[in-house]
Amino acid sequence: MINRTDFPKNFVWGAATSSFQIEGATTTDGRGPSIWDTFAATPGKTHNGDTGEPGCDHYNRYNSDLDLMKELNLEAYRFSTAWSRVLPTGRGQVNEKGMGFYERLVDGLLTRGITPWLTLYHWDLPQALEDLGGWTARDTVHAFEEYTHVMSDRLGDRVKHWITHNEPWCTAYLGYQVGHFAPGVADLKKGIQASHHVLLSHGLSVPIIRENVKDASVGITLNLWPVHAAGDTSEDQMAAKRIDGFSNRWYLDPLYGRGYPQDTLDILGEHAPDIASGDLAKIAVQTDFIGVNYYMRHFVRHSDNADRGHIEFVKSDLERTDLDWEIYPEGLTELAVRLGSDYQAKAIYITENGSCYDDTMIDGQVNDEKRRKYLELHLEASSEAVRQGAPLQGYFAWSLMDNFEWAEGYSKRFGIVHVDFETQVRTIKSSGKFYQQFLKGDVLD
Ligand code: IFM
Repeated sequence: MINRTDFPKNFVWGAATSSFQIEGATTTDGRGPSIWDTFAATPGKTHNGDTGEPGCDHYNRYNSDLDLMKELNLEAYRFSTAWSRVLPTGRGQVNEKGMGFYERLVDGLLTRGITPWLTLYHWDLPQALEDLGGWTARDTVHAFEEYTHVMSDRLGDRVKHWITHNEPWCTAYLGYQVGHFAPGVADLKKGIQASHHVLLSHGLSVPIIRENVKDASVGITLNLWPVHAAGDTSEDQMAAKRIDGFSNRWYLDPLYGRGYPQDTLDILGEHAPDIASGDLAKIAVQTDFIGVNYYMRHFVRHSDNADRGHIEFVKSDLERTDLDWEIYPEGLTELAVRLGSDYQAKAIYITENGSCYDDTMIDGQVNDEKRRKYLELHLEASSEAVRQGAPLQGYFAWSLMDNFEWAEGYSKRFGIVHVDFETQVRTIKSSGKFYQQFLKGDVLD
């Protein structure tokens, strides 16, 4: 059984959430609408028509949620700030009531000895900016710089760990290329352009954070997948390389100074992004760490079907979670080792890792054995990454509590704490109790 003592002493241990998924209070205290408010209010876009209300009503219950974090023995908490709570139309005058919420949240964390890890962007773009083109418009990059300045100027005395973006692939691909997520645009060129603007906004905001925050530690979080070929022909290997290009190298290569991968650019042809002179150097700004959200691997082989880009995603025999995601803990080790050796990442944090299961509450208890096991296996994989020399320095469980799972609404649960969305009662699941004990340092067997 994995134990905390299997990790270095200064390893960072936490759990993560995001603003739109938990806060609720979408119209309270002057918060402006975000693209997810608009998207969720559009019939057919989310399961059951679910919206950001009630979320976990965290905006009103943050104090007891902070107590819960303490009870779980968390030492760090990764959360995101809602841009439109602080700048309701994305730019201009600060909404002091919205900013006040984040000040109280940060102060509450520090009072309890929990280190805040702040993510500036977890997909909830102010709708006012989307009306001007959203991430397809270069000006949104400059709006993000202004937002970064406001947040780092106001919270930088207390928050030292900053993440610019969460999962740019989701922002660009799911949001603008295929439209499964807000704002629901389905256009290849727009998706690719959005990815470039998100990366550029990261590059331009890092120096702003450094300017405003003494001793800042700054990074970006990517969702990465090992991509394995499900067959042994050279065409299958090419299929794996192609998906690795679009999902991993498209983001990693420019961040680490290599520009966009040529094989992916060749496939994109006329859909390649418009890049202004100097953009690539800005994107390659030095960071202190890379955040990795790890859930599963991609298993692919060549297909003759050109409509699907000659790629077929294959289901292996391995077990899957209730979102039909393959359970492949070795992939976490593989990614961390790759980032250390291929990209010379200085430090890596697993900023999300978790599993979706349909929990049942029996006699007030949620015995989520499968999620507990998933967590244990991924802690083992993290320890193995450290053993193999990867610069892995921390782990955040996704998620602190059940929440709004985007297009799946409230139907899919990832929390280590159960939330009854009717009553807002929180119940620590067996997985949460396991993590609590692990963090306490109890020897588990
Ligand atoms: O809930 C999401 C989170 O917002 C981003 N990473 C993946 C999680 C599970 O789908």
